[in-house]
Amino acid sequence: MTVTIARQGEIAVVTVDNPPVNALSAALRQGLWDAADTLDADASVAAVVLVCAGRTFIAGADVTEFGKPPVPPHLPDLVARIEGAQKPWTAAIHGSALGGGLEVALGCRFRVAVPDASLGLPEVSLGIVPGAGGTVRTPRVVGVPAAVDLVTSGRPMRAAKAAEAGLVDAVIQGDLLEGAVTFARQALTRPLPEPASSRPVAAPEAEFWAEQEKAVAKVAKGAAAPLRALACLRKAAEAGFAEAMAFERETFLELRGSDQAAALRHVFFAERAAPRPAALRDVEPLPLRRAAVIGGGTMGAGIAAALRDAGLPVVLVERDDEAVARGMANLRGIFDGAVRRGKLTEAQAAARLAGVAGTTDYAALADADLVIEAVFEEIGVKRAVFEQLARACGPDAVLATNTSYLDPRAIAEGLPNPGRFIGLHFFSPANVMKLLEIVPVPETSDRTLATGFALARALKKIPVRAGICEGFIGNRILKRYRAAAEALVRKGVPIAEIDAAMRGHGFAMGPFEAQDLGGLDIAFLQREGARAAGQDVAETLGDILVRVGRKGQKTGGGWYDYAPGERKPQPSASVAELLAREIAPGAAMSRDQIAQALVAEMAAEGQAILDEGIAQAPADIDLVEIHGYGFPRWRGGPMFATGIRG
Ligand code: T1G
Ligand code: NAD
Repeated sequence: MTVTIARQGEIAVVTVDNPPVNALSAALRQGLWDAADTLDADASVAAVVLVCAGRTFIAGADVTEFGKPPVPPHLPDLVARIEGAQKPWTAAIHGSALGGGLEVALGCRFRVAVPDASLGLPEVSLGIVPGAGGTVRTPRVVGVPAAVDLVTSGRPMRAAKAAEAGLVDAVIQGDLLEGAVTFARQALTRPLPEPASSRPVAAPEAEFWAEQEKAVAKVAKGAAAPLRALACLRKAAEAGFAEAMAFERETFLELRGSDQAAALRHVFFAERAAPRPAALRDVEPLPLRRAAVIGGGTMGAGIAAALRDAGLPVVLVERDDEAVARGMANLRGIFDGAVRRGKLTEAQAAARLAGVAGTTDYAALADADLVIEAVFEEIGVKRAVFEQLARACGPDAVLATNTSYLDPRAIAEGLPNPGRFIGLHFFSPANVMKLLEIVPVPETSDRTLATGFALARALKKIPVRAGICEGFIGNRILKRYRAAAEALVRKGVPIAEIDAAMRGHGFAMGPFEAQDLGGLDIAFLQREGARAAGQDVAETLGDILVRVGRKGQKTGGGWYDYAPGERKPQPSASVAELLAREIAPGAAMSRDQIAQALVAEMAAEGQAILDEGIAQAPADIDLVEIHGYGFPRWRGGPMFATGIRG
C-alpha cells in the first residue's frame, strides 16, 4: 500500500510509503486523493497529519515518468484538493521535501519539520520550473525575495532557515510524528491561517525584477530554466492566483519538452548510476576507518581536507619537517577559507585540522585502510614512496596514486600484493571538485575497485572508471580540445574570440584564459619530457609562449597580458607578435561555429576513448567533462550534445 490511514484520536495520520524516495507516482497521487476524500467524509476526523515512511518525505515528481503521457490525477489538482480539504492538513517533514514534495506540503495548511530536514524546489536543475504551484504559493508564504532564492537557485533550505522564512511553522525536536500530532491538535485551538493560495503577496518594483534578472542570468550561464522561473514568480506577484498558475503550467509544459531538460535529466540519471556500477554490485568494499595521504602539496592537502570533511582521521606524510609544516599550513588555509565563506565554524575547522596527524614517519601508516599518494609527478619519486608503503602498511590496505599522466602500471611495478593498488585521480581543488577518476591496473582486485567507489560515495564525489592511457579520460580530451583551439588560432581566429565563444556556450572559462589561470608550464614540461624521451611532439603555440617566460597569470602574462594584481585578461600585442609567423590571416568563424567545432573535437576524442575501452559509456565521459572541466551541465556533456548516447 502506498498510502495508509491511521488514527490518533481526532487526528488522522496519512502515511506515504513509496520507496526509495516517495516520488509522486500516479499511484501515490491517486492514493493521496482518495485519502483526502475519505477523511473529508469522516466526521470524527478533526485534522490530518501527512507523514512519510523511509528515508525521506516526498522527494518530488517521479522523474522516470517525465517522458510519458501524464496520468490523472495531475499534481496541481492534487495540491488544490489537499488545500481545499475540509480538515487542515499538516505536513510532517523528514529528509527532503523537494519539488512536487514541497508543493504538496505547500498545499497543506501547516508544515513542521525535523531539524535536519531540507526543503527546496530543485526543478531548475532539471531544466524545468515547478509544475504544481511552487512558483505561485511559495512567494505567498515566504515573500518574493526568499521565493526568488529558493526557486531560481534550486538550492534547498534547512529546517531552521525555512522556519525563519516562514516556510516551516515549527521545528520538531524528538519524534516527528508525535510532535506533528501534538502540533495539529494545538492548531485546532487557534483560528486557522488562510490557505497559501489565498494569501496576499507584496509585489516588488520593476527595478527589483531587473536586478534579479541580471543576477540570475549571470549564474545561469545560458541555462534557460532559472530565468523562466523568475518570470513565473513575477507573474505570481503581479497577477491573481489562477492566472499565475496557468502561466506556470504553460512554462512547465514547454520546458519539460526542451532539449535542456532532456540534457539535465540525462545528467541526473548518469550521476545517480555512476556511484554503483553493476559489475561491483556483489562486491564488499574494504571498510574505511583511517586514511593517509603522502605529500601535502596542492593536491595532497586538498585530498586530506576532503577525507576530513567525510569524517575520516588522516595521517599526512611529507618528506621532511619543513614540508610537514607547509602541508599542515596548506590544510589550515583550506579550513580557514571555509570559515571565511561561512561553511564551517571556527570550532569545526579546528576539529577538522586536529584530525590530521602530520609526520615524516611511515610507521604511522601501520593501521591505515587507505593511502593516497600525491607526491611530485616523477616516476622515481613515486616508486620509492610505494616501496616504503609496501613495508609500512598492512597487507590489505588500499594503496592509491593520484598521478595525472604517469602510467599507474609502472608505479605499481614490483609492489607485493598488487591487487590492492589503484589510481584515484582527483581534480584541483580536491576538496571542492566533484569528479574522481578511478583507474584500476590489470592486477587491481574487485574489492579494491569497489573501495574506490565507496570512497567516492563517502566523499560525495562522482566516480568515473577510466582505463589507462595518457591523461585517462579527462586530461586526454582536454589535450585534444586545447590542440583544436590552437588550430583555430593558427587559422586566424582571435584568441579572445575563442574564449568568448566558449563562455557564450556556457563554459565558466575559455581554453586560453583557463590555461593562463592554471599555468602553461605544466603541459609544457610534460611535452619537453616526452621530447627528451625521444618522442616526436610537435611545437605548440603554448611552447612558444613558455619559452619566453609567458607562463600565465603567475608571470604577469600568458595568452593574455595582465595588469599587476589584476585577473582581467587583456589581448596582448606581444603574443600577436610572437605568434605572427604561425598564424594565417583571418579565418571568419561565428562564435557558434567555434563552439560547435571545439565540442565536436571533444566528442571525437570521447568516441576514440570509448572505442579503446578507456571509458565504459558515453554518459561517463559527459560526467567527466561536466564535473571536472566546467562543461555546461544543461548541454548534457559533449557526447550527449553531439548525439552520442547509450
Ligand atoms: N523520481 C524518481 N526516482 C528518483 C527521484 C525522483 N524524483 N529521486 C531519486 N530517485 C531515485 C534515484 O534514481 C535512486 O534510484 C534512488 O531514488 C535513490 O536516490 C511537479 C516536476 C531525495 C535527496 O529533483 O535529490 O517535482 O539508483 O541515490 O542520496 O514541480 O534522490 O536506487 O535505482 O539520490 O538518499 C524534483 C531528486 C523532481 C529530487 C535522496 N525532485 N532526488 O538522496 O538517494 S521535479 C528532485 C534527490 C518535480 C514538480 C516537479 C535525492 C534525495 P536507484 P539517491 P539519496
Ligand atoms: P605539489 O608539488 O604541490 O605537491 C607535491 C608534494 O609532495 C610536495 O609537498 C612535496 O614536498 C611532497 N613530496 C615530494 N616527495 C615526497 C616524498 N618522497 N614523500 C612525501 N612527500 C613528498 O604537487 P601537486 O600539484 O599536489 O601534485 C601531486 C600529484 O598530483 C602529482 O602526481 C600530480 O600529477 C597529481 N595531480 C595534480 C593536479 C593539479 O591540478 N595540481 C591534479 C590532479 C593530479
